[in-house]
Amino acid sequence: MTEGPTAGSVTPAEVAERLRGEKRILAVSHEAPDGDALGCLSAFLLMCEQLGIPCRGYVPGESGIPPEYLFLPKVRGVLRGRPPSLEPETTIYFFDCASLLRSNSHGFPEDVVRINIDHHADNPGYGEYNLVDADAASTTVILHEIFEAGGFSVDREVATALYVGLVTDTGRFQYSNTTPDAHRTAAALQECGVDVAWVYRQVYESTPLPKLLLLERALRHLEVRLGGALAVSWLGNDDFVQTGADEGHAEGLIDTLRRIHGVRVAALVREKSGENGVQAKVSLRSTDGSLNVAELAHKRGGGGHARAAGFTVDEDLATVLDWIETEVGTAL
Ligand SMILES: [Mn+2]
Repeated sequence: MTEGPTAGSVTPAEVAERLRGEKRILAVSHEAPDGDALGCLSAFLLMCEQLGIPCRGYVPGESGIPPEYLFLPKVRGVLRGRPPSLEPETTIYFFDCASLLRSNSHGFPEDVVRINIDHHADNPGYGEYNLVDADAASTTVILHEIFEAGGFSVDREVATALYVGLVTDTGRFQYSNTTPDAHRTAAALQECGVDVAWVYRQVYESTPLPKLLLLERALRHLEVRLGGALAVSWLGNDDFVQTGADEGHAEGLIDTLRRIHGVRVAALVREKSGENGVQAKVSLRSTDGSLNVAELAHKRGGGGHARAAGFTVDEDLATVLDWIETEVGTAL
C-alpha cells in the first residue's frame, strides 16, 4: 500500500502507544476552528499534561476563536498565525484537518513526523500515521477511543472538551451523523462527569451581542434561489466593522439559513476586500444529503463533508454566487 487513505493506517491503540513515547508535540487543528477542532486541542493538551509530555497547541490563521469555546481549558493559550518553529524531536498531531492545506502546514519542515487524526471522508491520509474514521461523528470521538485504548484516565475536564466536539459536530445530536456510537460515547463522557446542561449554557446560551447583530446582517442579505431549494447570503467587511464582530462570530450562522422550509442547499459567503483584491470564503451545507457539497467544494480547491464543506476563491460575490447557483441547479 503506497497511496490512498489507508496508507500508514494505525489503530487507536497504536496511536496511544506512540503517544506515550513522544518527547515533544505540536497539536494542530484547522483554521476557523469549530467546537470539534478546539475540543480536540483542549482534551489533548490536558491529557499530554497528565502524561508529562510537553505539548503546544496551534491553530493556523488570524481569525478569532469563537467566543463560545473560550471556556475550554488551554484554548486561550494556543498559538496563532504563522506556523511556529519546531524544537528537535517534535511530532505533529493533526486533529480534524481534512487536508494539509487546511492546516496551513506548508511552513513545517518536510522531515517532521505527522500523525493525522480525523473523521473527514475526503482526508487523503497525508500523515506518516493516519487514523481516519469517516464513521466517527466527531474527531473527539476518535480521540476518546485513543485515550480508552491507552488506558488513560479521562477526567471531567477532558471529558467535557471531548463532549463539546461531539455535541457541536452532531448539531446537538440531530444531524445524520448522530449514530448509536455517538450516543454511546456521549453516555460514557457523561459518566466521566460532564455537566451537559452547563455545557449547553456555555456553548449555546452565551452568544455575544455582535454575533446576533451579524446574523441580522446575514438575514438582511438573504436570497432564496432555484425555486426555494438554494438559500444564499453574504457578509462583507462593513458588516463586521459596523456590528463590532470578528471572524469567529460568523461560526454557525449558516445553520440559520439551512433551517428555511424547502431549502436543500445553503451557502454563506464571506467577502473580503483588501489590498490584494477580493476574496470569497464560501461555506456550504446540504440539508437532505441530495447534493454532496464536498464534491462541489473540491471543484474549487476546497473540501469537507458531504453535508458541510467550504472553499475560498479570488472572485467577487456575484460571480461566486452565480457559480453556486449554476452548479446546484444542475445537480439537483
Ligand atoms: Mn469535525
